[in-house]
Amino acid sequence: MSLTEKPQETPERQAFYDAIEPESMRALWSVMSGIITPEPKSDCRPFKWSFASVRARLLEAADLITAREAERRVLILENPGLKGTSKVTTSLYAGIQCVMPGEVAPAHRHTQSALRFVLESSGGFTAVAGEKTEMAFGDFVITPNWEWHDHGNDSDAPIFWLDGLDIPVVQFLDASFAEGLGEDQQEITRPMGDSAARFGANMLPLGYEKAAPTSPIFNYPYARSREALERMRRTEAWDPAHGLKMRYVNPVDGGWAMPTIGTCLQLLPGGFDGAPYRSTDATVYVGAEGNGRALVGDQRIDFGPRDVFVVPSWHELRFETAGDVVLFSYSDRPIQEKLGLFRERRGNQ
Ligand code: 1HN
Repeated sequence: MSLTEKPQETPERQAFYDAIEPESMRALWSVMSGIITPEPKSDCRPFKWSFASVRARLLEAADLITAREAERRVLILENPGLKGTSKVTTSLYAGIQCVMPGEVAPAHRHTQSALRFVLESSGGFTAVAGEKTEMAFGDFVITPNWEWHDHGNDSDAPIFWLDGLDIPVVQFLDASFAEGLGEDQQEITRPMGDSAARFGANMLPLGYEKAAPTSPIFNYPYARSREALERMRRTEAWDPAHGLKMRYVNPVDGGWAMPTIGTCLQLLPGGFDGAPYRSTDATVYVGAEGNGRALVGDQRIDFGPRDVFVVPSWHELRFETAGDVVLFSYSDRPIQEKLGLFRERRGNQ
């Protein structure tokens, strides 16, 4: 008998299990090896969605429903191992959203936190907590929980972005609240660029005290993040597994930008033949630039710009590239770190 081995079933034991079941009891020893596993064991599978396919389906959807009627015109990226759950990993949600020219996605708020990574835009915007920001390609934009948010597109082309939310976490905790404002757009109370000026210039207003767990910067523009990686490559030694990988931070405390979701941008140089790496945080990757290959367990995922792919918990991951590749990624790492659960391993043990 051990933690990971099930005791033999006998007719007497089975009769006992059947007898206690109507009394809402279950024998721990009959299920223990299934719930306390020696290593992470997940139904989440490695998978890739090509942007071209999702984009084409979203344009079909645009003929069927307006953003206003849909509330959000989104196609959920549902992990094929987690069918019917609206999950991309066990703890996270992913979807691709489309706003057509002239459309608005009406103002609402909910206790789920959201991130956006902009995939295609010639002039869309989002408003969060009274401030508007433009959404340009590669921007990482945050909607903190319980803040009003609405989106719009005043350009003449559709806009597409990836939504990442902590929906399964909030669902697990039974802490979901949501409400609509009853108007398309919330009142704008601060000028564009206000939060970037206050919190995004490596300074903080004197006496500023942390008021919320989410970064007060809600748009991390791609141009700045990309430039940082480009300058670093001149002097930085490449990490054998990650290339150059930077995490987005909350300038108030240096922690992750969001309390439940960790976000990163990484550069893999051309000709990269990465070392194996695994971690307990199942991760959603989004191509920003270049074509590459992710070897995930025994699966090979060839990806290009705007494609989305998933690496489940504790699956070995290796990257290979021909030319330069830039990847955005997100995971539940901040939660796991806070709970002392995060583990990672390098090499192919
Ligand atoms: C939501 O509010 C947005 O605001 C996107 O764009 C996706 C998925 C589930 C629940 C709320 C958005 C969402 C969502």
